[in-house]
Amino acid sequence: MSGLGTAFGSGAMTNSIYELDDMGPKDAIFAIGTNTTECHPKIGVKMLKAKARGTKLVVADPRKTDVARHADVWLRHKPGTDVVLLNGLSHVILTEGLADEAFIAERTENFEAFKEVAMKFTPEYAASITKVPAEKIIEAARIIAKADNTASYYTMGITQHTTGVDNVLSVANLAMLTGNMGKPKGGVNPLRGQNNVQGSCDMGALPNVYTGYQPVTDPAVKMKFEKAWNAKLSDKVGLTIPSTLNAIAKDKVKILYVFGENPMRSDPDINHVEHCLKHLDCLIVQDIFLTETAEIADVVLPGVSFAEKDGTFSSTDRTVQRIRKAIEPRGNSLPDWQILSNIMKAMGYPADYSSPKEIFDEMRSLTPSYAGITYKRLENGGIPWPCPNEDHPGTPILHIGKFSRGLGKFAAVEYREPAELPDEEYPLMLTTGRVVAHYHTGTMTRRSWGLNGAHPEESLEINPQDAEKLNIEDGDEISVTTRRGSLITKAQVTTRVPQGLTFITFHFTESPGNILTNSAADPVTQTPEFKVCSVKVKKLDFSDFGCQKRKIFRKKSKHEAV
Ligand SMILES: Nc1nc2c(c(=O)[nH]1)N[C@H]1C(S)=C(S)[C@@H](COP(=O)(O)OP(=O)(O)OC[C@H]3O[C@@H](n4cnc5c(=O)[nH]c(N)nc54)[C@H](O)[C@@H]3O)O[C@H]1N2
Ligand SMILES: Nc1nc2c(c(=O)[nH]1)N[C@H]1C(S)=C(S)[C@@H](COP(=O)(O)OP(=O)(O)OC[C@H]3O[C@@H](n4cnc5c(=O)[nH]c(N)nc54)[C@H](O)[C@@H]3O)O[C@H]1N2
Ligand SMILES: [Mo]
Repeated sequence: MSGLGTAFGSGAMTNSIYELDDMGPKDAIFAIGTNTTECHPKIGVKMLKAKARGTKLVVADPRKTDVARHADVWLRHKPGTDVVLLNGLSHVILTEGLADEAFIAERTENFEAFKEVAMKFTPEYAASITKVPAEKIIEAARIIAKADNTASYYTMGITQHTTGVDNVLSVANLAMLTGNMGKPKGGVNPLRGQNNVQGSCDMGALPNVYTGYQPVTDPAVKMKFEKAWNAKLSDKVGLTIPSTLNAIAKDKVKILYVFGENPMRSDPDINHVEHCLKHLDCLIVQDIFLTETAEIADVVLPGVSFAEKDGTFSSTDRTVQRIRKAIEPRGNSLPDWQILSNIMKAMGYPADYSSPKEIFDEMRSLTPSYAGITYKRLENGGIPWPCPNEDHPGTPILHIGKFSRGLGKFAAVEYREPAELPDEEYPLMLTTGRVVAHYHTGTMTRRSWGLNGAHPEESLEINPQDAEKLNIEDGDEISVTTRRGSLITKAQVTTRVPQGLTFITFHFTESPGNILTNSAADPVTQTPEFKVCSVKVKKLDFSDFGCQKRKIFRKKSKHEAV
């Protein structure tokens, strides 16, 4: 449910976006695994403005992103080595006496276990695995620890790994070690992906919770919802996306209702996805366009876009905001809530809602963290949850004075390698992600003349040294192959990626990046390892096809590093 938002494994920001506007020369930003200017341009611009005011910027990313180019210290680590890098930073802070001892003593637990592991990761050892020079690790650690406030930001570069949870825990360790939790201009801030992924998760679009993260396994919660809905409810945790696909293959799931998501392009190893979806008895897709997934569906239900409906969206910093219908729905499309209500009614449940406001009021009566948020209050601007009652102003910063769980728990995190690493047959590493002009599977942005014109086709980023070895020039047509599949695209020869690493998006249906990716996933969140697998790249030899090589012209992308 990503148009409405799947969480590919991230929580909410502990702090608010707007604190970036107050950051000055004594503060620092630590951005790890986030291509912020391309993927969260508004926040990216705020980061760069803070940097221009003298705020120190530390960036950890294998690729030379815009934020990396502007960083005071850029840690160009090998993909999949974040735990080592973060433990290495912690090691420096511990040995140089830069830890916030008062914070650790008063607010945290399990510090000794964490310390014991972190102490193994000397900067030299960390350098040997991450390939970041030890001096840079030391310099970055000093900036992060010595600033008055350091705010950490991370996104998919951290979570889309078989070690995603370990990575996130390691970012949290660093924030606690330096006393940067529960205060302005600090915190651990995962920047969420879609316009309303936060709202979808808040509304319980997850396998294990009702609205406001109330567990389905809690008998009191179950009773509350059974009473409100006058229905019997299950206390079993549902399936994640990968386990749903496996259950289809085993005939345990027969009908799938896909809602605002295009798994035929966005899930890893789409040959496998296609096999599973075609195995279903019935596939229902509710989308605003006829996607690749809708094309193989038995039933397609036409929803409407954000501009054609009323409701609320919750932003990455938990701020609930009103959205208002700007244009009328076209044809026989309907707002998603009406389609869902009609289906419930057809199945015999009296879902007689008259408006999104009525649904919101029911929801807040059952959800403590949203209880104080009303449509009337939202007329005056957004409100960040938790907001327990109508006199409460909302909560821009979490964990002030006390963590939600009481004490903040340090985690002792050892390093584990990614599931698939380069070898003789597949000698290069592949990482995947986004470019500014396109959104995910391109269903929306590739229909926009301006955006598609700005970036009309795929290309694989490959380092000049690797390209030379493979006799590949910029713009050459190439094949890219992994153990899962193969596609044809063009080469973009660029130092934006280091030697040994290649990068592709998943925006283009003609060369779908997820043919290549590995479905190995984090054991806890089931987030797939989109950020690391191994590939082989080959220049296409047109003589194979008995034809002459076409001259292919490619406009240089303005985001290309020179
Ligand atoms: N233009 C645009 N904006 C978007 C989206 C879009 O499709 N297009 N999608 C939205 C959504 S849903 C999301 S989730 C966000 C995603 O936003 P981001 O996470 O910022 O985007 P990605 O390109 O997936 O990856 C971020 C960075 O991770 C780096 N990376 C790769 N491997 C590693 C690693 O092992 N460690 C570290 N530390 N970094 C690594 C990549 O080089 C890349 O720069 O963007 C949102 N915004
Ligand atoms: N290789 C690789 N794959 C990835 C990632 C990666 O970094 N690398 N990132 C992953 C991440 S973080 C994400 S979030 C997913 C995104 O994966 P998806 O969510 O599958 O990708 P989208 O293209 O955003 O698909 C959303 C669909 O919702 C539809 N839609 C938009 N608005 C509405 C609406 O209001 N109602 C309805 N019913 N439909 C609507 C759109 O037309 C679109 O078809 O991709 C994941 N896949
Ligand atoms: Mo996402």
